[in-house]
Amino acid sequence: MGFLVGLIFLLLPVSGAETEWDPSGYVLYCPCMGRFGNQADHFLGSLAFAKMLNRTLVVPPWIVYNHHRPPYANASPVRRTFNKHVHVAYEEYFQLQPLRKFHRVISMEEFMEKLAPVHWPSSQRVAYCFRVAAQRSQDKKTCPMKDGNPFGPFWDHFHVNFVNSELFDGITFSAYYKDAWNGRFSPSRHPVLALPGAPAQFPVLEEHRELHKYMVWSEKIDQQGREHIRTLLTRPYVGIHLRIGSDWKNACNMLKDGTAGPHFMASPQCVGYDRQKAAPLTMDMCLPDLREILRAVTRWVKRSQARSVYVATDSTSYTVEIQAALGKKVKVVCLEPEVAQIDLYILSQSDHFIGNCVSSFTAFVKRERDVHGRSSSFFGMDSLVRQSDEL
Ligand SMILES: Nc1nc2c(ncn2[C@@H]2O[C@H](COP(=O)(O)OP(=O)(O)OP(=O)(O)O)[C@@H](O)[C@H]2O)c(=O)[nH]1
Ligand SMILES: *[C@@H]1O[C@H](CO)[C@@H](O)[C@H](O)[C@H]1NC(C)=O
Repeated sequence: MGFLVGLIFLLLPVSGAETEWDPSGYVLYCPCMGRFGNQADHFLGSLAFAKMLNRTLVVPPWIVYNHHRPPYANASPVRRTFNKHVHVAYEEYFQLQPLRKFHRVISMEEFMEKLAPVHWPSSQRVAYCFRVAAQRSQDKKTCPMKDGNPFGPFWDHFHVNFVNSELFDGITFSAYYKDAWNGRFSPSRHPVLALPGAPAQFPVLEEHRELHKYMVWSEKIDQQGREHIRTLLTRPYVGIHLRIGSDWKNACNMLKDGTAGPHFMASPQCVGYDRQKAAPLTMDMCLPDLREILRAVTRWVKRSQARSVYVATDSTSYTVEIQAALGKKVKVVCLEPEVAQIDLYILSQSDHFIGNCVSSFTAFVKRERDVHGRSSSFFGMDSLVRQSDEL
């Protein structure tokens, strides 16, 4: 009996991993907007979209832009152009299996290798896009799937070209248009909805934030992250995200102009999703200066009786200044890891986290912490606006 049960356990994953074509169809997209935080926001929305249409989500790789270590912001435009970016399989950073508790998924690598040759042959690769997007093309009827970066290299990476375009308008990716999507694109005639960008909004909708719980770190990141925490930090520790590089300064300058309202990039996470009730977005929340950084860190170190502080940064770390402000009893650490996900992991595991309200890099950490009931605050905002939908 024990043998039999063991055998079944051995066999189950194998038969479950067999790649069968889904007659309900697929959603396939390029995570072509923004860097990791943006792509993660878009991923959650896309997952919800695929579930809404009952199509399997083809999980794309992460597009990682190769300006390596901080200061990213100071990478010269020339280097940016010549530094090729990399496509990193979803499974490098996260596990695929937990996503399946929510909905059917397949990695793009597996889809292209096992299913596409038979079920999505070169002659049948149709692109789907908004009519306005196609307006830019010469015949005004072709989706700009491979125009420029990172679009071209993404599809080239999988040797995909498109033979035709299907244009749509008058619909969005929201649940309101579920029937419209299904009516317009039946899975039998349109098995693979290949899109130039994510079928999702940025920032992620409030109701999709909780899908973050299905994003579970890969064994590799989990191990490396845990090891760093063990060797570098003493609990309790406060994690802080400094998003203060020159590209960010430019973005936050829009606040000064008054061009931006309270909703600016990822800010709904701290000012609240309801535009009417949103708290004002201050400069300290977007671009905390050293004074505000020291104030917030000192306060939260005291409150959580922290014995160490972990600094993740896009540029300067201010470790010397923070160390001076906290005194010798608190250890201040900055790792500047090669892989940004290590920073995300260590921030996520901290006993308290202080993030940047406007940053989607912070937003990833905030969601991860909400899932596990860990406390977070933001620079320029110690107490959180009550979210209408607590996780
Ligand atoms: N390792 C590391 N990288 C960071 C940090 N802050 C920002 N970055 C890098 O800068 C990128 C910022 O882009 P996103 O992740 O999309 O987040 P965002 O802060 O909303 O920034 P924008 O996309 O520029 O609007 C990240 O993906 C990282 O590559 C940090 O604290 N540590
Ligand atoms: C959703 O798709 C699955 C897999 O193709 C199928 O078995 C199921 O019947 C579909 N559900 C609905 C409501 O269409």
